[in-house]
This record gives sequence, structure tokens and C-alpha cells, in this order.
Amino acid sequence: MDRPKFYVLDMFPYPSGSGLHVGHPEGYTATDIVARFKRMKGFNVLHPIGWDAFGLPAEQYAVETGTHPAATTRKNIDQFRSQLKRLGFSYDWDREFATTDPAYYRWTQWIFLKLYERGLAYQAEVPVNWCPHLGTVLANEEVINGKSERGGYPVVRVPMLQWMLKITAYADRLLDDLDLVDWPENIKEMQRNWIGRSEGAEVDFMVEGLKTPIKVYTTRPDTLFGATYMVLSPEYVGLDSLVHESYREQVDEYCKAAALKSELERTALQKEKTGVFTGSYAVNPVNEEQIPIWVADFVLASYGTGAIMAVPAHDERDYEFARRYDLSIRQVVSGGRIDEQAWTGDGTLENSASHLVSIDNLDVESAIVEITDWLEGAGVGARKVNYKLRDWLFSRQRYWGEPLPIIHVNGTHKSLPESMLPIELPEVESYSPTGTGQSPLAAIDEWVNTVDPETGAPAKRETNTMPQWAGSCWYYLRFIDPGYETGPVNPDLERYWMPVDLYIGGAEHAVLHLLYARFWHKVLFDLGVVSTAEPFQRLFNQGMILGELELTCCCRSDGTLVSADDVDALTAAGEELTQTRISEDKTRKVGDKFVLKDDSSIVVSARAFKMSKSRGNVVNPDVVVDRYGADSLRLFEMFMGPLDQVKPWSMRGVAGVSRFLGRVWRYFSDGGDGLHSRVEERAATDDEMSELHRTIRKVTDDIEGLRFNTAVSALMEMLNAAQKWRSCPKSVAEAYILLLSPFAPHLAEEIWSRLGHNVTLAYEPWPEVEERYLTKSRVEVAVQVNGKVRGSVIVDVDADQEHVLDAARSLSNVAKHLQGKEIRRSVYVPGRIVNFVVAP
Ligand code: ANZ
Repeated sequence: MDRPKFYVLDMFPYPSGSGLHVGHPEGYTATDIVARFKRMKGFNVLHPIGWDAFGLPAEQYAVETGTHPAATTRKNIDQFRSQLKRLGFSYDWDREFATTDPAYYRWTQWIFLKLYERGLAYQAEVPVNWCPHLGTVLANEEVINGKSERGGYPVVRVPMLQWMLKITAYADRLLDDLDLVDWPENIKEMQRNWIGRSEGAEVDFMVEGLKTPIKVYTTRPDTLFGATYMVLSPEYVGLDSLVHESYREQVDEYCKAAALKSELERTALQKEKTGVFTGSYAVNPVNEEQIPIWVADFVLASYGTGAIMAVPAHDERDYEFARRYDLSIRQVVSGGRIDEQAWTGDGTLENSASHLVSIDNLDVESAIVEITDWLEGAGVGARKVNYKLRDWLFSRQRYWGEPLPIIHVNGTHKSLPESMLPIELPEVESYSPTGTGQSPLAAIDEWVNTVDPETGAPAKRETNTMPQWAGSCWYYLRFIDPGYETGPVNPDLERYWMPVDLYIGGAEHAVLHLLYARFWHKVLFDLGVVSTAEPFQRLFNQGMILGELELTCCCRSDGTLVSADDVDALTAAGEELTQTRISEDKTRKVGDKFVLKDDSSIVVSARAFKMSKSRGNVVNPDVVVDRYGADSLRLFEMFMGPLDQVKPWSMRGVAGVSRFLGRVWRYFSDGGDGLHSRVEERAATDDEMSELHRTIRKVTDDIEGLRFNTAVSALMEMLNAAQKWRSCPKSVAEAYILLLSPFAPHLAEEIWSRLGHNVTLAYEPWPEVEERYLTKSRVEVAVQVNGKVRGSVIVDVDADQEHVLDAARSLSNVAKHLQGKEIRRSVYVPGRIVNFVVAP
């Protein structure tokens, strides 16, 4: 702990039954390179791994086969572990744990108790996504277009008593503290949008015959004089009492239909907006004008007040609705015409004065301030901040999750004392959901029936379990001291190791996992359990790896391939052409196009798809390792392209990097397999030092910047250069192997030992750049005549054009090709090329 620390973490995997996928090692290789690099840089590195092992698949498998989820999980973890070990990741395996270990979930339950004590965990009757087939409630993010994410079964909305976590109490801090972390801007923006802070005002509209006003939420109180109707959501509480008798039937019917639609369907922008009139009118407080009250499903009950004032002149949706139902439109902000669409831009207020108040001639920004002050003064409105963020639905009706440390006594709930943790999962006979909405745990009487440890009175255990998100909310803290017994994390070690310096994982976690983990971290911060405001200082998302490119060609009925040039002519002549898939190794890549090796035919399309079992394009990393070795897999995954980009797999690409590693081996090894090493004990020349130090600079900067693909290129380029040397000085060879080692540790260790070392290179100091070798003052410039290389000159990097052209012309071979011809143009691309264009 006297050295500087570096904590580099992977988003830990869910150990699924299908084993490791080539997508996993992408991020893991990246973190492993950084971990190895930082160790060599002298840091004390924390690089752990574990398993996010609760979850639905093991439970579904248990329902089908009766296998205990714990057994399935153990088997899958063993499989994942052995696969990861084959890839040579330098994890600290002593710290490994699974979220399903009672010794771990004891503290997950402890954190829940703390949330409960602080009033941040509460029960509420909420409309939830009920999936009758899975017999369970799903979180919003587990529902896609009205169907369960897993399995695609129909989901309906029904009210149920659930546990909720009050993440909304932390909305502002979750928003503000994004400024403290070094994350990609797009991820921060996704988090901001998810939290969705919006500043506006609530305004009271009186309704004839009702004592209490209808409150609307608006972000544009400046447009109050342009409010020509009001809209309530179909679920608006109190709607019944204001529907006029003659409109009741239509309104009821409309509300019933709305209940069947998802929020997404209701608010989709391109969808036609529908609604019904209630027969009632509301009074606009700024001018006492009566405006009709409508009901429409694009207004959501769960946002703001569930009621809006509609300003068709300045809101697109309101405009569309007003046109459809022939409601009046009144412009109150000048600056654009409103005869075809709403004017949503800035401008000056107009038509905005009454006997009560005037905001005419003000700009939008001042009008908002002015009218809100007036509303507050008159007691008919107030400033209000709203968030899109909702409290977190925290209970699941499943077996394979952390039990909630709660009992129910006489109709109230109560937490169990810390000393009773962990509350372990009991053995069950059947894992099938009870189908009544209760967890399988509810069927185990011996477990459910218990006593209140405080009073001895009969009590019943809470049978809901935590969602899978829970275990991944704080695992990064447990790695710091996984065996710590007196709290979730050892405070001294926490102060040393936190925050996580680099966190890498898939972009699919850009919102929820990171938001939930940040929320818990802030609660733990308030409890004094952690010392940093944020858990993850630097975040990076790796891009998905797609299947191999699928290339398609056109062919005739006899199967012969058709050249792209002939496609139009043949089709015009009435010939029926079909498409056929061809394999990538029958082609060459020319620019962006693929061309058949033995023909000019051009591939019609080249597309890559997400890997999936059904498409049959899943690549198993074991197969790659068996054929090319772990280093080739690691190196290829880094060489494919920028880490954050989506990119197709290519076995040809693996073969390519594997050939490079073969060249490294033959060049540097001592010839034990009959080949001769080029390594020699001798002093390096300035040119060799310059080559080496430019490579050290590039590889070092690229690792720090997570640009692994260009770091690999630099290593490849240096080997090319070195192969032109008469031999390789041993000191240069050693430095090169150290630079390569984070990427290809197995090969590097082997060569290192053959270079005469008998301890691992893992803790060797990282090669340092010597600036004096970086200034490359002279460059070699190729000289062309009509595009053909005829020689080269060595010049100062900053030599002026005249001088370079003179030197180029005086080369004998160039002079020969210029002899007796008219030079039409002379081009010098500084530091690279000279070209003379001559008349033929
Ligand atoms: C009048 C108005 C005039 C509005 C105008 C906008 C433009 P954000 O930024 O998302 O908070 N709104 C309020 N509650 C709603 C609900 N439950 N369902 C659907 N829409 C609702 O947006 C707030 C704006 O969205 C509010 O401001 C309201 O329309 C609408 F020129 O009020 B506005």
C-alpha cells in the first residue's frame, strides 16, 4: 500500500449455459492489457473477476429439469472460469466470488436494511408488468413492445403490492455528479436523459362545479395565453366527476381502449393522436377564459400531474391534435408562421395581456420568469422541477434471487436484525412460479412461517426476492476485501483502492446498471461506508463483435457467378438472376469492395449480423484458441478496430495476426526449433534507437488512450523495420518483447526466458521513452516519374520544396526518365513523395 494503486475492473459476466462468447474477451483483453501495463509501470494493481450469478435462465432451467439453480450456476461458473484461464488474463483469482454466495449476499441484504432504515425502501401498490406465462412481474426494461424480453410472452399492466427503492431522492446528485467522472459524453447524455430533469411550473385551472383546481405541469408558462384547451390522461384521478353525462359513454370507451396500450405506443411521435371531449370547461387563471377539457392517451398519468394545458400554436403535438379536432389555435410568440405547423422557436410575446396580467413584448426567457412570479403571487401556480426517473421496482416473484430480510407481523412489515444475516434461500421442491403472482418461496410453509425475533410473535417472511441488478450494484467494493466480516468493505482498504480507475463493459449497461450502482454508492457514501462520491472514475464501453461478413453475389440459373457490370444487361434481357452467399476467402478486398480472386465479379453486398444461434454465426473462443492460440485471439480482438466500435469477426484476420506472432517468434527466439534468432549482443545504432523509441511512445500513449488497434500496428511496423536490420541488438529485442507482453503474454514470456531471463517479465519496468531519439530529422522520400517509383532521396524533414526537387532530379535513374521530356508538373508531398508528371 506504499505504491500508487490502480483498480481496473470488468463488468463481471453472467455465467450462462452457453459458455464464453468471443464478445467477452474483447473487454477482458483490454482491461488485462491495462492491468499488465500498469503493473510494469510500478502500480499496485487490483484486477479481479467474479460472477453475476443470480438470474432467470438458471431458474427457468430448474423449472424445466428440476436441477437446483445452484448446481446449474456452479457448473456454468466452472466452465467460464476454465475458459477465462485459457486466455491468460492476469486476474487475482483469490478474490473471486459469486453474487449467489451467501457470504456475499449477506451484505447485499445488509445494504437493503440500510435502505429500509433510511426510508429509501418502501412498499407500494403500483401498476406492474405482469407476465402470466412466466408467472412473474417484470421491470420496464425487461418488457419490449408489450412482450417479455426473455421468451417474448405477452405482458399486461396490473396493480400489485411491490417493494420500491427511492432512487428519485438521489436524482439531482446522480445528475450533477456526472461532472465528476471521466466517461464518454454519449453515456453521460444517456444518463441525463434517463433522469430527465425538467424545470417548469404547475398552474391551477378551476373547473365549474369542482372545488379543487386541476393542476397542469408546463415547461412553457410563457405560452399560457395561447392555451386553447386542456388534456387529461385517461387514468386521471377525478376524471369521472368532471365528465358531462352526455359524453360519459364515449369517454369510458376511450379510457378502456387506452388501458390496453403500452406507454410507448401512446406517446410514439409518429402515431396519430386521438382523444375525446369531456363536455366540461376549465378556467385559464391568466385571463379567465373558458377552455374545453379533453381526454387523450398521449398524456401519461405517471408524468407531471397527468394533465396538460394545450398550446397548439407552439407545441407540435398539440398542433396536430387541434387540427384534427378543429380546436382553436392562437399565436402568442412571434417569430414564425403557424399556418402549417407549430412555432416552437424563440420570439417575442404577443396576444398575452388581460385585465389581470400582461407579458406582451417580453422575450420567452423573461416571460417565463415574469408569468411564474405572477402565478406564485396570485396563488395559482408554483415553480416545479420534474424528473422522468421513476422509483426502482425492486421485488421479483422468483426463487433464484436474494431474499429480502423482511418479515410481516400483524399486517405491517419489519426488518430482521443484522445479526440474522444472511437470510439464506431454502431448498424447494418446485421452482415453478405459483402463478398467483407470488414467488415459489411462498409455497414453503416451514420457511414462510417464522417468529418475530424481537417479540416471539408469529410472523411471515417476505417471499419476494431482489432483482438481478442488486448483486451487481456493489460487487466492485467487495473485491477490495472479499473475506471482510465486519462490514461490506474494509474501510482502510476502501480508502486506498477506491474509486475504480477504469471500468470496461458493454454499452447495454450504459443506463440501468450504472445508474443503480451509482445510486447505491451514494447511499453508502451518506452512511460513511465509502469515501468517494462516485464509484467509477473512468468508464469505457466496448463495441459489439458481429459475426463474419456475409458476402452475396449474383448468379445465373446454372450457378455461374455474374460480374456486377453485367447484372443490369442480363436483367434487362429478361434473365432471372438469383443471389448466392460466397465465402470471404474466395475474395480480395479492393477499397471498400470485395472482388473475386479469379474473376472481376463484384460482390453485391457485404453485411455482418449480430451473432446468434439461429443465424449460425456464433464464434466459439475455444475453437479459435485450439487453432491459433490464446495470444492470437487476444491480439486479433484488439487489432480488429477501435475498442468502442461495432465490428465483424474475421477468421482470416485471426490467421493474419497469428502469422505476425509467428514472425515475432522466428525473429526473436533462440532457434531452439532449428531457426536462427537475429538477436545479437551489440550496441544499437541511432536509427535503431529511433525506431524503438518511437514505438515505445506510440504503444505507451495508445494503451493509456485505450487505442489498442493502433498500438498493435506500431508493433507490426517495428518488426517490419527490424527485419531490414542486419541483426537486432539484444537491448532492443528485450524492450520490444516487453512492449508486446501485455497483448501476447504467453509468447512474450517464452521469448523473454529464451533471451536469458529466469523470472517472469510481468513486473519488469515498462520501457521508458528517451526523447532524444524521437526527433527524426531526416526522411527518405520516394521519387516517381508519372507515378512510377524511380528512386529515393534522403532529405531534412523540413527541407524546402526547391531543394528536394533539385535533389530528386539529379538522381541518375530519375534523370534518365526525364531526359528530353517536358516536365508538366512537379509535386512534393512533404516528407513522403516527389512526383514528376511528364508529357508522354
Ligand atoms: C404547455 C406547453 C407549451 C408545453 C409549449 C410545451 C410546449 P418535459 O420537457 O418532458 O418535462 N406534458 C406535461 N405533462 C405531461 C404528461 N403527463 N404527458 C404528456 N405530456 C406532458 O415536457 C413538459 C411538457 O410536456 C409540458 O409543457 C407539457 O406541455 C407536456 F409550447 O405545457 B407543455
